[in-house]
Amino acid sequence: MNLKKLVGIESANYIKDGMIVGLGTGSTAYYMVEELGRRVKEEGLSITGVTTSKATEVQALALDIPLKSIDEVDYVDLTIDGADEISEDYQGTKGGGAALLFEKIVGTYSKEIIWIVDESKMVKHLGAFPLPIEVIPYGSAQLFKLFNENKLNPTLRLTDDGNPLLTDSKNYIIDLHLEKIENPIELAAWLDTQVGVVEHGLFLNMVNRVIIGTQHEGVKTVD
Ligand code: ABF
Repeated sequence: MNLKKLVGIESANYIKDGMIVGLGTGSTAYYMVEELGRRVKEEGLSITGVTTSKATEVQALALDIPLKSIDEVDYVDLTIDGADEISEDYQGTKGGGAALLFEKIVGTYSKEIIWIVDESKMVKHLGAFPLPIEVIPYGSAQLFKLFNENKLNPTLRLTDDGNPLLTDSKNYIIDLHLEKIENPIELAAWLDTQVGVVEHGLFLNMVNRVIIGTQHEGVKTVD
């Protein structure tokens, strides 16, 4: 079984009847949503899903998982989501799937967050994976110049036909190729003050549990 599917299925064991569940985005979260759909259909699991992207909404609707928007619930009991990198101190980089804004919104209003990853996502320091920044299109060229002036090695994320990729909120993604992020907290604080930045992919001090799929040790869970 592939490691993403392994952890996706394992994470479903943390979901109980009556929960409001944040449904993450990406190829690993895909397996978790699939498993939840199976348990809803075959085992009568009774949950309400809160999705983090249009892609996950389409998948959950097709599986007849009842859904509500984040604004229709008081809070989310548990969000299960993927990640692009997780450092040794369990800070995360997310947004490779361009869903970081809604992922961070849903995560912010979640009592508990679980990240599900294969072992390739576990790194010493964040940074090898380009850091996604969601930006408003108007002024994005100015932001791009600012990132360049600060030696943050930006690229504008494009679709296959060469147009700027649009997020579910119709914003752009600028990826920062930093190699190594020495101080994620400092960088996050700076990014938060830049006009035109909607959100960034540094998910700091947010996760409660990480479920890691490994080739030789099966599933490892870190609380
Ligand atoms: C999502 O999960 C994104 O934030 C992140 O890019 C993705 C991880 O990708 P995958 O699970 O497909 O490897 O939450």
